[in-house]
Amino acid sequence: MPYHLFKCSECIPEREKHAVVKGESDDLSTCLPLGYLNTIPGSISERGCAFCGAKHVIGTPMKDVIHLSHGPVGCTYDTWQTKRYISDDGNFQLKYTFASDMKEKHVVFGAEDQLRNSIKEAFKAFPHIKRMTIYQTCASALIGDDINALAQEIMEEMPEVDIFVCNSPGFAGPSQSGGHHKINIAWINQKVGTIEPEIKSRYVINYVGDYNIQGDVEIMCDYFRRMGIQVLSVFTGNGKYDDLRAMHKAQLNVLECARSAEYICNELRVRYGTPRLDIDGFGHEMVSESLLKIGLFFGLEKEAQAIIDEETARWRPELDWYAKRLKGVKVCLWPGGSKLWHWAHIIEKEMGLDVVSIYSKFGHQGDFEKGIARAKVGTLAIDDPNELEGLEAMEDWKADIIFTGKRPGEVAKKVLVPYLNAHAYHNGPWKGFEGWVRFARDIYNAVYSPIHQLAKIDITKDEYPLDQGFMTQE
Ligand code: CFM
Repeated sequence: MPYHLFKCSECIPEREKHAVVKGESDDLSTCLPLGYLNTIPGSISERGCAFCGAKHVIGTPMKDVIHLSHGPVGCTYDTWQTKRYISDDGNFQLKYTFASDMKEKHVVFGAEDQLRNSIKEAFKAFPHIKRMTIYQTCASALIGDDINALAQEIMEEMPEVDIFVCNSPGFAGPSQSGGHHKINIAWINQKVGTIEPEIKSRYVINYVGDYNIQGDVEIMCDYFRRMGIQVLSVFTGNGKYDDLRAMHKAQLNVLECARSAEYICNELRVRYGTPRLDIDGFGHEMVSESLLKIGLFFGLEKEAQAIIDEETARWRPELDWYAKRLKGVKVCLWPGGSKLWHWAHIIEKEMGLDVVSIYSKFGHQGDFEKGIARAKVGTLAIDDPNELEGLEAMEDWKADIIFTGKRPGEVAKKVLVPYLNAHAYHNGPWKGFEGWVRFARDIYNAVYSPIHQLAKIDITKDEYPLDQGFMTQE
């Protein structure tokens, strides 16, 4: 068994089965860490909760909506300000955050009146917004407030508004992944099929599982539109509430992040017979394959090929410029979920990087299967890592750079390893032909920036290194 027990985790021996090093003859039957289980007590997890997965990952990228948390104000504030799912309507969803502000007395006497007032106050404050999502939190779930009934009551009183309720408290699963599931199912149960859309093309898709991080959705939808395809809805980046109520009318669900949004695609297939087509927007080869797959489905291969040719001619030379300079740079690829397999092989192939470790905070075993299948011998794969394990791995696997989130990223900086924000990006978007070059540029800047070179110098020991050529990298 290629399991790997970190020295720092010897006191938590259960952790052993959550990390593996891929060996010479290992295949997926011998080389798979456990995944999507409850965090082991004693291991300080970096995971988010099921409320966060439902609200902050999937719900709040919807743009024309008041997103209201029914709970203490801290639940809604935490993580909200670090998200970068921009929209083209003035970023209403990023500018404002709403909570019913539950206090101790509400826990004792109930918070439904408080919620009713909050809903009315929010609609009054923003009269041009007629849509709302309400998110249950641990506190309101435990006291059993009936949010659904209250939403119904308000919709009867105010017929011009529509409200969606997401019952996914923080404890509704081992990680944010539980919340992805809950909100997928809640949306199809409550809202899909309640509006009939205008169909403007012979080719109609829903683009599912892209949250428009720094504009990813814009890049991808531009390709689809150039092929002559109508994008009926985007689940949920830059998405409109009412467009998403019409998801049942698309001919095809084009699925980007399978980890967070396969559930709604599977339900749409069962209930409406809409097929699901998985694509990958990261990397020139993967985007090309994806556009061709969609083209094949609709008989639009020529249109897809024209975009691929044009975009490749425009962006490939720039990508190759960076690839030459990134050759052999050792990477720990440590995102939250599906990016571990979206990126693992293609950053090696197209940018020359050397992936030495992959991890996932909340991926399921299927995500590890895909990630490990694409990783080479010697790669360390970790499920639900803790901070000390991350530090040990960086030292033992000699990473030059880490692609991860803010919290582990700041830890990496302290041990002088540069990091890129794999979640919110540095200078994104990173999807599509253009985005992939932006990603390469961000990696290049992180690896070669004089500031990182300077940070590596121990001024208590080294001479001031003006003569070491640290500013002369091409
Ligand atoms: Fe999908 Fe995502 Fe991800 Fe995810 Fe996320 Fe994210 Fe991520 Mo942060 S939906 S699984 S829960 S691709 S927020 S846009 S970057 S951990 S790898």
